[in-house]
Amino acid sequence: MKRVIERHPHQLSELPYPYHALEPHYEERTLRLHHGAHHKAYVDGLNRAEAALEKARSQGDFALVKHWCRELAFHGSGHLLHNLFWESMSPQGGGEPSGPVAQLIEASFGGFGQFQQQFSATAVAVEASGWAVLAYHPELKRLEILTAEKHQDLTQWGTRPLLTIDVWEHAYYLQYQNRRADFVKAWWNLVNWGNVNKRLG
Ligand code: MN3
Repeated sequence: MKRVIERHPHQLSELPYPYHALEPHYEERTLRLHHGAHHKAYVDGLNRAEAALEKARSQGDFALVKHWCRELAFHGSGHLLHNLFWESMSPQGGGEPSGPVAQLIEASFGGFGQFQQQFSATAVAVEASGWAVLAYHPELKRLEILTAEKHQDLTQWGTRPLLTIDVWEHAYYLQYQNRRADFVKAWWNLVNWGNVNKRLG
C-alpha cells in the first residue's frame, strides 16, 4: 500500500532584524525586495516541487522526475542559502571572530587576513549568479571556502549525504554498457543500510 506522508509547506521565515537594520551597508529597499520577493519565490518553488514529487510517487509516474529534481535542488538550495545569508549578517556584526571558528580559520587558512582575502577573491570570481560559502567539512575536520553556481548544481546545501550511487559511465559501462537502469536496479541488492543508519546517527 502506498503511504502518502503529510507535507508541511515551507514558510518564508522573518528576518532576525528589521529591514532597515543593516543600513548603510545594506539598504532597506534592497533587503525588502531580496527577502520578500526573491527569497519568497524559492520557498514557493520548493513547495511546488515537493508537491509535484509527492504526486509522482502516488501515481507511480516519474516521467518528469528530472525536471522536478532540478526544481527541488534549485529552489531548496535557494531557500536554505538565503536563510543562511540572513543569519550571516547582523547589525552588530563585523570585525574578527573569536572562539572555535577563529581557531579553525587559523588552522585552515593560516590566519584571518589570508582567509578574508581568499573569501573575497572567491566571491568576486563567481561567474554570474552564485554564492561564496565558508563550510566545515566534518569528515575532513577543516574549513573550506567553496562556491555554488546558481544555488545548487544540483544539490541542496546543508544536507548530510547518507547513501550514494555513482552513475558516471565508468562506474558501470564495462558490465552494463549503456543500460544504466539495469545497473541501478541491481545496485539495490548491495545497499548497506547499516552504514546509512550510522551516518544518520
Ligand atoms: Mn538572493
